[in-house]
Amino acid sequence: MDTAKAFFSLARQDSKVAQILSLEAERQASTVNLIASENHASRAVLEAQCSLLGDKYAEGYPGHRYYSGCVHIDEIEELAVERAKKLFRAGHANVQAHSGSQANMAAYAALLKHGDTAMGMRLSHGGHLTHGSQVNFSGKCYSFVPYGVDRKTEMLDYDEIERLALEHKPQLLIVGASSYSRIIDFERLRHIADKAGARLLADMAHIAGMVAAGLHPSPVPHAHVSTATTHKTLRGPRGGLILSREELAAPIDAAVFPGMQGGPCMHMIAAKAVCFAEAMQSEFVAYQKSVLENARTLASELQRCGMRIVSGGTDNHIVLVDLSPQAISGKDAEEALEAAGITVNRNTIPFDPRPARISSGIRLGTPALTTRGCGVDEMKRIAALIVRVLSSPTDSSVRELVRGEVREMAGQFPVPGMQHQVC
Ligand code: DSN
Repeated sequence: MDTAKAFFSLARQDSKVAQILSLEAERQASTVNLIASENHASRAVLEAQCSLLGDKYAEGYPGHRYYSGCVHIDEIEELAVERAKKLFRAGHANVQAHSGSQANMAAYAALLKHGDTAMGMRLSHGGHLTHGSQVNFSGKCYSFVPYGVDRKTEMLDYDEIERLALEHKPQLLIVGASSYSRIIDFERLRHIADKAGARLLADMAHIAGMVAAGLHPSPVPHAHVSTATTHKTLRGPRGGLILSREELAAPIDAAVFPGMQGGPCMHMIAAKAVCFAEAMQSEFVAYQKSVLENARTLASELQRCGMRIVSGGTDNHIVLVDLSPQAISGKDAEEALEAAGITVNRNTIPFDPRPARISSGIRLGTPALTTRGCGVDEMKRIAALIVRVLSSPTDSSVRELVRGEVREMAGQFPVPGMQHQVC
């Protein structure tokens, strides 16, 4: 990439920031990214995100703003809402949530009172910070009962979730995960919620792209509220999304603004509108199919080379590797792989004896590399490179050799949108 040209205006005014951006662009271009929650948005999404809509204050909702000059802002938000509703077949969509965590915070505020009981998946089993972790607002404001996966299958144990729900009678049952690689049975979970007198909230942040493409069952017909992020498998701008039945529109909207947020990020809402339209195209379905095929290939190749995959495989974009047989911690593996140009994150495995900052596993994901055009051949090659590094994690000559191969492979698959950095 011609970085001098790419950051031309910025470089003239602020060479320090331009230089750091240029280094990050170079890092992304020369490495392979297997972080399951990351992706590369299209140039069109980046253009909307980079636009002057970010300069406009628009507290409120279309037709009911606290500022003048919102005529086009309203058009953009209405378009984003309509597209989100169409894409996910939802009665109501709030596109203002700045992130997935804030989408969850607003949904809880709409559905719960402080101190109410909720159930969420244990973070160490694959849940999310906002699903009741004691270090997060969720665990501090509400009384959470955690559930996890079955020790043997390492999959959600729906009978156990039902038993816990009937015992604790939560007001809210939260489902969804950040490191769970299996299909989630939302229909069964709604049944459990109904039996326990709870409402169901599905956090589909990780799988939103597959849900949009019809390749994972949708929570929307079953959950009272579904939350998502737009930047993971959905491949849009960084941000949150809340979907609900029409009858929950008022409390959800009020919880976002004025309950929790001030002015919406209108440039991000414009970029969300672009991303929702992209996700309705047949190319997006083909992309999601490829994400899944790549994840299955990565998992089976790693297994063939003797690595243990949590739950024995994957149904989505995530491959969770248990490094216990290799006697390496997730932290050491993450660092060794990063030195070799392979970006992953350490991750706890279910019933992990190590704390999260060390952990016994690594989480791999295929959305970003699939966006760059990588297919099953590259997944096979990457699996072999991962195994090579993790077989000699402290050997710097192995890291260097692999780094060279990674650089060469990454060079063949440019990061989409990179040339856009002229804005
Ligand atoms: N931190 C995100 C992830 O990596 O899955 C979830 O918010």
